[in-house]
Amino acid sequence: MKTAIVLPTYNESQNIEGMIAALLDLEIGHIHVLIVDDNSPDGTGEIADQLAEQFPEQVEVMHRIGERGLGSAYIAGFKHVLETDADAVVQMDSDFSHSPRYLPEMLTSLRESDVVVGSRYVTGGRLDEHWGLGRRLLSVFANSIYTRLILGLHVRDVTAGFKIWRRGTLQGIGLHRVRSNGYVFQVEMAYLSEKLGYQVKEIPIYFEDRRIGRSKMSQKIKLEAVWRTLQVAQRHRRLTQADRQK
Ligand SMILES: Nc1nc2c(ncn2[C@@H]2O[C@H](COP(=O)(O)OP(=O)(O)OP(=O)(O)O)[C@@H](O)[C@H]2O)c(=O)[nH]1
Ligand SMILES: [Mg+2]
Repeated sequence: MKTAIVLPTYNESQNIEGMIAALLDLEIGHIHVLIVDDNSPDGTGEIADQLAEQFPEQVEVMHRIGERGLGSAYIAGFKHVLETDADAVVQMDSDFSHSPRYLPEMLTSLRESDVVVGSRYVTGGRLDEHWGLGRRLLSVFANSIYTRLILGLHVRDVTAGFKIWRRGTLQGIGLHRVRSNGYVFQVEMAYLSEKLGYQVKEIPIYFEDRRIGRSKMSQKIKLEAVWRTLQVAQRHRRLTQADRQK
């Protein structure tokens, strides 16, 4: 199986090298990593270029100038890797919150499902113990109560950003349908997957805080997610399996 890994970066100069090393160390057959950097002011893009030079077969960089956002970075990356012969497409953070060590197990699970989710909210899944009560409660509320209730989802970790897609699942979703750019991107993808009848499998993970660097998550982004989730529901609620992109 050929695996493409899409790695969005914004100011990850302290993490990107270690992340690439960890990914290339895995024994999961043929992998190709696409770093999608949004012109990070801290020079992540230049480090990424050096890595691509060092590992030309396995590492590639997409530089986006004048564009920002996790969602649009993933969409651009997904479109690019779908033009290659990749069978499986990984999405994950580049700050070690999503540990590469779970990838072999997740890839094995992809044989029996259409998308595999590295999940904090199934038995065995865990949040970093440094998270305070407030942050925990907010995350549990957003995932297990608010979003699941509004969207009627079965998946436990609705905002998970660690996933492996089968090539056919991404094609069937039809990436032109996805509008969210921020963190709601994860919610919209989860909703589209279930509405279109794809089989979702959750694998428990331990979600560790980013090792180094600064968070891009602000209070404003969190608040925005509340009404953006309602928009996602409105936009896609009528979709069924018959609406998979041919
Ligand atoms: N290309 C691109 N990547 C982004 C952007 N925003 C965030 N990222 C990357 O997306 C991943 C998740 O973002 P984080 O800032 O770690 O968000 P978080 O995990 O919710 O927050 P912390 O880990 O607490 O910082 C990281 O790998 C970021 O570098 C963006 O606008 N463009
Ligand atoms: Mg992070």
